[in-house]
Amino acid sequence: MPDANIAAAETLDAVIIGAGFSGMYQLLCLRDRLGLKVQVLEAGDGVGGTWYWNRYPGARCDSESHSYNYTFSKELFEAWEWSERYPQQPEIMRYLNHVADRFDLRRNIRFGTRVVAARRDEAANLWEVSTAGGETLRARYLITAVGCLSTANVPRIAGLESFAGAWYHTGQWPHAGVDFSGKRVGVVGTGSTGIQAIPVIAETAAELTVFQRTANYSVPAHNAPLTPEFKAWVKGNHAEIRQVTRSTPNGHAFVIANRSVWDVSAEEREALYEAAWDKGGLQFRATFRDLLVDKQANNTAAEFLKRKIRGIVQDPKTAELLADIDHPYAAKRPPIDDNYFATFNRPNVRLVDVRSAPIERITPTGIVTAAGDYPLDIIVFATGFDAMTGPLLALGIEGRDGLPLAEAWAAGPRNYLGLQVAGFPNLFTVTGPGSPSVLCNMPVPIEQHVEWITDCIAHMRAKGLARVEPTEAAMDGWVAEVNAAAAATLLPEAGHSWYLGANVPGKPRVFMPYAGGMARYRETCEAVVAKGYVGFAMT
Ligand code: NA7
Repeated sequence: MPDANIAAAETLDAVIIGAGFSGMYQLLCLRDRLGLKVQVLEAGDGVGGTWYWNRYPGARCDSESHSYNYTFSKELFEAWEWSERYPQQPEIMRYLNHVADRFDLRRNIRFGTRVVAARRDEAANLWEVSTAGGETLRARYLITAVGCLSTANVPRIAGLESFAGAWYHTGQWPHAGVDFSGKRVGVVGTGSTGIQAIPVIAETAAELTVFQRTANYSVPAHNAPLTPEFKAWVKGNHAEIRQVTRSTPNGHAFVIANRSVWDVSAEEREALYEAAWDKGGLQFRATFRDLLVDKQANNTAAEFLKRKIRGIVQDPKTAELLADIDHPYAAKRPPIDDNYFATFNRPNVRLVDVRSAPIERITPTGIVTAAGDYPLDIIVFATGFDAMTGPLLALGIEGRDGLPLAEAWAAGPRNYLGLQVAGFPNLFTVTGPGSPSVLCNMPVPIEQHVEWITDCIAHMRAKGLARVEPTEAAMDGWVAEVNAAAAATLLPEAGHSWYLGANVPGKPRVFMPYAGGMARYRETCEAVVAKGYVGFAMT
């Protein structure tokens, strides 16, 4: 087996960038199943990827724990026991460290190593990968496993550098934690992250001011410790859980009800929503099959959820601001929460509307909006990420003839199956744009992508092929397919969502993930292979 410290001069079979869920499994597949010489480069000082960086208060996965894990190994699945319905960040880190230990992955991962460039040596058919430390590694295959939500989006607000207090982005949280006690804290952002962090910060901060630009739906998570009976059921049902997560559109362990909103009476619908609210979690969206395709159907869920907000939040003005939601339910990533709306009933919490009165600047003492001054000691930016393309473009990848990926994607991402880009031979992107990734319970697409890439590389080696890249025509076809899949849903109706890149100023507005469902995507990928890797040029 190769050592971790591979000499720079040595040519590798593959370099993998990132040691989160994707990179770890990709390493295992290429090293242990194909016997390749592989090096993983990871910017962080430990495994975990997105979870390594997102340590903000309340950080927790929205997928239910029994489905948020690898399923490739029954032994691994049965050896691990989650403690709660939704795993908290530290528990996910324990899981991923357990996986790293169990499969002896660390010896091929170089931590604290940030990739700053990756160029083609076309004559040698190799990728030259440069690190911030000045090293260059050469490899036949380059696989990005950098996650979709790993490039923090810190808004460019005038005066931020002058702020005399401390500020943090939730995706770059200090490992030592932040003490909010006695502090006046401002949270900017009410996406999934803000909605998780706000109730926890409110418990210790002296005052919490929430700056809301776009009001958001949220359904209670109803997190709780798992019972011994449920844990036993999980251990005994690896095959069934795997089968369900692989056959549902979003890779979750629940099935979308096969009924339309219009199949039931208004009373029955209310009762079904009430039951789904009581059950909690992302499965609220699975109450009816047409919530994401029929605007009128969606309205019934939206109205139910807005009524819930008005029922929970005592101050009528605050309730109205929170319920003034401008997009269909689940057209943006639907958050789930632990006491989010009730937090606004606390005397130390207030809501500030920065849609009608936007943030104008930050001063040494706080945030100034068009409506007034808000003195703060700490600002927390829960402002999301330059999603999907951001982490890839940050790698400085240049394809054939020195074409930067940023240039190839100037008008938005173009690739085939979310996995490969023409002009960038032997580059694979795990959970790239055009893959179902972020619309799913992530480990499910990750396992599928990684296994597909592994099989493709095995096929190449078996056939003595050296280069693989998609044809332009295949890319055009896939881009059209991604657009059509999105257009068949209500997802593009949330004009400000990060799915569209709309949260980052200047970013092309293109619906990035594939919305046709994980099961259909898997079938498409399998059909491509069955037809002799149709759409790929292999030479
Ligand atoms: P999101 O979902 O992108 O949410 C970011 C929030 O920050 C959202 O409410 C934004 O409002 C707000 N935001 C962003 N920039 C600004 C500025 N400049 N001023 C005021 N408010 C701003 O990120 P999350 O981290 O919550 O969630 C990301 C994903 O992680 C989530 O979807 C899950 O998949 C896990 P906006 O809506 O743009 O008006």
